[in-house]
Amino acid sequence: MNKKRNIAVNNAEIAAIFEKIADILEFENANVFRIRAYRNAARIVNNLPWQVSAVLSKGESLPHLRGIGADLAGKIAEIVATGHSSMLDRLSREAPAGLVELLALPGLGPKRAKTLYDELHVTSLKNLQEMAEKGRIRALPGFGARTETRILDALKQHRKTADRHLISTAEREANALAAHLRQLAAVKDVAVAGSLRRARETIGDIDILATAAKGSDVIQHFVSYAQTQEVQAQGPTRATIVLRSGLQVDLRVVPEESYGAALTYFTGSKAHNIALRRLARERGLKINEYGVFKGKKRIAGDTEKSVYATLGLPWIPPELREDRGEIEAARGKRLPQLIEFGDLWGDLHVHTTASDGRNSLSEMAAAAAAHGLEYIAITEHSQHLRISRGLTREELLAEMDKIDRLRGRKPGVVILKGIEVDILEDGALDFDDSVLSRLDLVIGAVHSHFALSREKQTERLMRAMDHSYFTILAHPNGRLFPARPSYEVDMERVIRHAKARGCFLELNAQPERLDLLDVQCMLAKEEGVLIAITSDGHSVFDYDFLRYGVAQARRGWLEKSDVLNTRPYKALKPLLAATMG
Ligand code: DGT
Ligand code: CA
Ligand code: CA
Repeated sequence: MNKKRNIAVNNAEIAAIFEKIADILEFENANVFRIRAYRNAARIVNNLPWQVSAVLSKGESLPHLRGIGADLAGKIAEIVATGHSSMLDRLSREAPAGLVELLALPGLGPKRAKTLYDELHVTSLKNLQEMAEKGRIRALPGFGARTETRILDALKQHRKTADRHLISTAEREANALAAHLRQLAAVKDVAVAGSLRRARETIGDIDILATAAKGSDVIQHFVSYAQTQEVQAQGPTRATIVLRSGLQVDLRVVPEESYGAALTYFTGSKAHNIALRRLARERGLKINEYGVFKGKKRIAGDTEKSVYATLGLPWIPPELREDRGEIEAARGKRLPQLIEFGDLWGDLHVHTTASDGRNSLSEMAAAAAAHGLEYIAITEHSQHLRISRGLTREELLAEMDKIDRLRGRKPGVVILKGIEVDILEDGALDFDDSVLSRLDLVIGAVHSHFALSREKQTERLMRAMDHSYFTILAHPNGRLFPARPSYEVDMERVIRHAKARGCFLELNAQPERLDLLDVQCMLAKEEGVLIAITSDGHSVFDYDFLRYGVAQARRGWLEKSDVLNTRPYKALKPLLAATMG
């Protein structure tokens, strides 16, 4: 996939910056019209059916948009060009320290943040925690005991996720920074290592490796990157910075002959490295970030392949490097032939403007064809899910007619009729069989009652799968990073039940979800349950998410044959039909 797209700022991110500006302005009691202008702009940009950055990067100017004047258009151009807004950077600097953090806490808007600041001098999450624990917050006007409890819950969730970041954010920041490093002539190779290279679902910090004869110039160029907020450490061959986005980046500079050894070391995981070192010791070798050594003699290290070869191993794909059996498998020549992005033939979970998507049916179809997909399944939300504009029975039937009409116009992609039907609290589905039976596939999803006991949640999912029409269980853990952790559920039982019922599990590729988890993919593979990697696309750009799903599937050791939608439509059709009645 093209690099530019990865780095490009998308509409949602532009909108998020405008929302943050509005939040700080509101906290500061700025003019209400000014605040409203930013909130409006956020909404307008977020709802556009095309990406602002795509237009601007072609050198074209934005078409006239009502509500976005010259000043806002200029700010948009700046965000697209730099990934940042100097106005937001300035507002954040000038605001009371800790305010930005407070505003980002779910459930704490600018009004409440202001009351907390004015009444209790709360300026940090730590203050907030103390005041909530002392019961001081419930007494504030407009707060109350329930809000206080909710704040404590939000703080607890925040502590769990605060030091981790979405893979999509980390990837964009890492690519931009790598491009910055490559500008320096002295730099030979630049590689992203660490958890980002292993494609973990969330990223703690970015690890970047560069090769150069001499480290100090590279380090200087690195710390003077425009997005550097703080330099935490700086030495002759290594440095650590914190970016304005809050992401920390470690850079190591090594000589070219150590590139492979350093890349192996900094890719990790730590557990994988420890296992490699043990293997080396058994062979009388020493391995570190500079190379593989026999006594004082360096015998390998310029490429990763050379490092693994001295240990009698083939090169191991980064996604497998978690010490989950990959070394034994490599030794026994049993490494899986991991699925690749190009193996996907279609996408089985796609929304349109009929529910909460941002592009029309024909736009989603055209974009799928442009991405080289052979088929997509249109799967809107069902009536129960009002906030996502869930479809009533009549609306679903109308959409099916619309699909029939589009099919007649030969849209260049096979369009399947599906639904993302809500799984109700008791495991019943939100539509009855008379509707479901008319579809090509049924995706069931939980969007409510996340707090059920493990036993009840597990039963609920299994009951849902028992329906005569049930094809795929969507985002099986319900995790939504960073706002919501996975609910309690016995995934082993769910997977075994899927096997018994002959249905499939989704690996939802949205960066916030990446659900099924990697180890659960391994379990599903063992049980012989096929996984559907889906974009859960809500806009034409979301097909790009599929590659995060593929990376997660690779972490779960999945091969092409383990994934449902690696089959061409002809082979897929009978598999779907078998789940429908
Ligand atoms: P993260 O940042 O929490 O998402 O996860 P990683 O895996 O990127 O961890 P990080 O950034 O602390 O370290 C990057 C790599 O450096 C790690 O995957 C393996 C290597 N490494 C770090 N510390 C150690 C260590 O104490 N021993 C060994 N053998 N390797 C280490
Ligand atoms: Ca890291
Ligand atoms: Ca690190």
